[in-house]
Amino acid sequence: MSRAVLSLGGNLGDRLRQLRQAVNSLRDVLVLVSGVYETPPWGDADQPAYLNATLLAHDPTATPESWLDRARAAEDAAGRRRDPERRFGPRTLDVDVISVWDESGEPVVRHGPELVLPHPRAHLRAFVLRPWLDIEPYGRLPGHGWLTDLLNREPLAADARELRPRPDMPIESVQ
Ligand code: PH2
Ligand code: MG
Ligand code: MG
Repeated sequence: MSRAVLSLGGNLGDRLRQLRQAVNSLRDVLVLVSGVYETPPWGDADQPAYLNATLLAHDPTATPESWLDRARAAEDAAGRRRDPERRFGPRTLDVDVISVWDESGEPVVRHGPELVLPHPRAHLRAFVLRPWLDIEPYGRLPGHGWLTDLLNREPLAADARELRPRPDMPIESVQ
């Protein structure tokens, strides 16, 4: 297996460059990448605005754990430092595995110490769901339903209105 939706974000350093490098590191499995959105910080207000994007990837040989390994490798390449005191604090690059599907299209469920799938907070995050909608208009978050329904319901709808599309910041073609 599998297909995966990954969320990219960062609010320290050269945010766009870090997103581009992350996408580039996944170019062998990349299906589509969303536009870039500038987003108010979620979960910990005292930090700069983020750039966020979401991508679809497909690799028949990948496992949920190998997606996590690739996400962490991209974060490490961006010089990510982890601050155990600030779970939702600022970062150069965050790559989260949002959901994984096996080759028959069934969502994968994990409850491990390292990996929980689908991502336990994705349904609360307009900065994940709105870019995802760009690349999958009929997308569904397993366990929560249609992206369009989630984004149309408050309080997420209000959060979605705060996201600023940045068409001036394309993630370039990576072939
Ligand atoms: N990531 C966080 C915490 N807060 N806020 C925004 N806007 N975008 C993020 O990617 C983000 C966040 C930790 O995962
Ligand atoms: Mg995150
Ligand atoms: Mg993360």
